[in-house]
Amino acid sequence: MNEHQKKQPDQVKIDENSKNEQLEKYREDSDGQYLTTDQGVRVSHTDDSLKAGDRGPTLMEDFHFREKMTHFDHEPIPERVVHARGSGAHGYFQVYESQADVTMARFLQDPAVKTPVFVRFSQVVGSKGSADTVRDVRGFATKFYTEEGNYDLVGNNIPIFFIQDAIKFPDLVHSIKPEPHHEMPQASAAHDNFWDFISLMPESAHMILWLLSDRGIARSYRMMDGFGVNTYRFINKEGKAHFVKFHWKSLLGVHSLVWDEAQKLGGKDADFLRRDLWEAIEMGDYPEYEFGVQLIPEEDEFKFDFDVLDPTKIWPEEDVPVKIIGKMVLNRNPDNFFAETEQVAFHPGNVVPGIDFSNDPLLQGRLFSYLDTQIIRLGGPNFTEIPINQPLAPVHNNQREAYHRMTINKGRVNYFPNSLGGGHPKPATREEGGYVHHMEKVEGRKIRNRSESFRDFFSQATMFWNSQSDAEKKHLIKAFHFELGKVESKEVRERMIDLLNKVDGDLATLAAEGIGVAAPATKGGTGVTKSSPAVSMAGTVKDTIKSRKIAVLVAEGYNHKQLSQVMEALEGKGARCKIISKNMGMIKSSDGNEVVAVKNYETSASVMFDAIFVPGGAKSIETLKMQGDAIGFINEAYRHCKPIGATGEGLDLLMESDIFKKGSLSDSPPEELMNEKGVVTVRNASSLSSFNEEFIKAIAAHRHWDRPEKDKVPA
Ligand code: HDE
Repeated sequence: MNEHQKKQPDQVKIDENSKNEQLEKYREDSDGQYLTTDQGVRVSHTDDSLKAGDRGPTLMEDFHFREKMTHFDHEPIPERVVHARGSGAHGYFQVYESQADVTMARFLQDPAVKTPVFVRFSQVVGSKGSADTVRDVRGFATKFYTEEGNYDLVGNNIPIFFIQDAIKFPDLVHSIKPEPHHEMPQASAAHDNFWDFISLMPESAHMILWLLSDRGIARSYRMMDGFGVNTYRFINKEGKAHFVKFHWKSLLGVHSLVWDEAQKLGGKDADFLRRDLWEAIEMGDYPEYEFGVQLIPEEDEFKFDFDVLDPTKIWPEEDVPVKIIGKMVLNRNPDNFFAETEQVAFHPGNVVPGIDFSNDPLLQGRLFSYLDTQIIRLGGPNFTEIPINQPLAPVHNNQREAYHRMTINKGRVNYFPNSLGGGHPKPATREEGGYVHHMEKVEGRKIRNRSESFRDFFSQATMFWNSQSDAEKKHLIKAFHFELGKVESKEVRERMIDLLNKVDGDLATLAAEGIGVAAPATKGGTGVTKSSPAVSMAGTVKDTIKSRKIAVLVAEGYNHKQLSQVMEALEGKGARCKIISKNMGMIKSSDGNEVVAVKNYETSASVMFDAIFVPGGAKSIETLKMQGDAIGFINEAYRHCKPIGATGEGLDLLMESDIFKKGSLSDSPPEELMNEKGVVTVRNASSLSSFNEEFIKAIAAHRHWDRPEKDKVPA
């Protein structure tokens, strides 16, 4: 046995903390330290450059100045061409039970193993500094640091895509990004170029319905589902393949903003989604998502009325059930945004044995694009050595050199085959964990063509429309009024109505109404009557108020007993209450107790909260009644269909707002407990347990879309 053969391949055992431990080697903490140059030389003075005389020119030999300024000059790196604005978090994934029957992927075998993950959520269109709450698809990309190497599931919060073939991606992205002559609008699809393109791309019909639905304005990254979109393959030990689609299902349900709210948040808190994720993790409200798979055995490939390779189609969950196989928990914020969230590099081509690709032509193109883009974005092929991108599995190969090489490869051999290195690093057999591509038989003539089986562009779009609740349909129509209303070219607007008429005649007629275009002369449609309840967000509401944000409006003289009893009940169920008042600071109650207002009207607004509570206290309410901002909170929350609770004299503030007058709830709230469309009140507040129960129910429902006359209430 020669020297080379004595060495055994590295073995890794991974647990929840493995990635954290790996990153620890790279962390820097300046606490208690001296300021130094990049060379480690201590700096004695950093407020003035080195000059020839007090008023003289700066000297070249000022190495501290030159180094500091040069580093600063080179700080920006290219932002991602799409998904530039995003936010990341660390966590772990755990499978519920072994999936050995369908895949040999090792991280899907043992429920005892917690595989570390890093997730980056993103908006697609806007640049890095744009607002979070714009209407857009949201990215949901997960890097699993598995024992067998990194596996990336690079998904979105919408299960399908605009186009069927990757070659159209540059056109799609050019059309949706700001127009090239004047660079407007930022982070929005509402402009001529985009709708011009879409009106000429009928395959996008299904996707634009999803985008203009409430899924396009997520309430929180924590409250949205994720989808792998493309079709992949699971391969088991025997080499048997299943087509697979991946799902993340939020344990908080899927919730959205309303459009007016989304737009206001763009100004009030452009970081709304980023902050929500960060704060939730800091407070221990860890986002959780269950992992699901839809599986179709290879032999059933042609048994469906859609092509399993077509990324503009869902596999309706009612036909191909989602099997829930594990859970991901996000429990740690990054230490440094740039080092981790900005430099993380995902790639759908990063797979492990047991996961393989399909011939989905969108996926095939993605397999090229991601590695390519990282090379310009991160400055060369060694980006895999950046700590956040490093696998936990050991790396041994003959890839060497290039900019910023960190690894110091030992030995003289950098080629294969070799004898001088004992033939190492050596390829592994399938049994030894070597990745073996699925031996799919492929045959065909070279041809630029779209398969006939991809040409049904409208049936599933109709199914989506059929599946929406009344409220969701109304929001969709309004979204078309906004998006197409911003289009200057009447011809484009007309072409869009023609396209929508192919999906559904009513949809086209209602959309035309708001945008100065004649309704279609003949109502069209596909005649599809099928619906898929799973695609409606209405069915995802969970019975929980965990981590919902409640604004509590108070002034001097508020009723402390009511405030504390209600807050205790809400926080007991996991909600987060914040006291809001005209001015920040200590507020005294009628009985001498105190609370701290953490926000004033300038730094808060109803759009930042999920629900509003107004405790009684005669003096407090008299003051609030005089404050337009307090009334504004109530009106706006009503208009945005949010739960509103009031106890004791708190009811009088509601009376002062427009919700009973113009909102036409019952003329005035009764003395006893009332819960009308999410407005929960009780004047006699001697016992609040039934009030709390009803208010919690109302908050769990999230929004009360069926409020009468809500549009008459100003907001
Ligand atoms: Fe991407 N996409 N994409 N995409 N994508 C990128 O890679 C691309 C598509 C997705 O947080 C880029 O590193 C092509 C579908 C996410 O870092 C780029 C096509 C889905 C992210 C790229 C698609 C996605 C990206 C830009 C059509 C859902 C952000 C920066 C064939 C399944 C990942 C980067 C992160 C990012 C190419 C379509 C998801 C240019 C060519 C479909 C979540 O490589």
